[in-house]
Amino acid sequence: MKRLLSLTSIAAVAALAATLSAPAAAQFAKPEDAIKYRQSAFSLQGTHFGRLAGMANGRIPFDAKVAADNAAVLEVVSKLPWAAFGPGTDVGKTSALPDIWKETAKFNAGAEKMQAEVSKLAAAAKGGAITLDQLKAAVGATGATCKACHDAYKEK
Ligand code: ASC
Repeated sequence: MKRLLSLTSIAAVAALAATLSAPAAAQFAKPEDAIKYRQSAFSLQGTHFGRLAGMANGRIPFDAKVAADNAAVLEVVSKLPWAAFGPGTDVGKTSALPDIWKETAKFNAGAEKMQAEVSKLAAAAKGGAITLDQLKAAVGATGATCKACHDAYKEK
């Protein structure tokens, strides 16, 4: 029974993973929905990364447990926006620049770099043992990947 349950969970996780990586067109009824979705995901990233950055720069009191919680949420959310940059989602109320759809490989590479830095940050923060110096370094490395894409692909 236990084994059957775990096989069921594996199937559920596999189905979820397939859904997350499916083309945006299959997931969003309208381009506006995709745009709203990715903007919501970026907003959440800004909130959770903002708390980590705030601790790193002294604006918010440093608390390793709070850092761990925010980094864990950030790691999940950092995976979300990318499926919402599908074809046809380049027009409308968006500050995403057209180059995203002209240099897809480069854009995706930047997105992957960001997710990799966020994963490192989350791994370092996990369990509430990160030091302020370690947090500063991880926030700096992650923030640089945010900025690189904003500079290249986001309207000022
Ligand atoms: C943030 C935030 C961003 C990034 C970026 C890093 O806190 O909202 O968009 O950091 O400014 O350079």
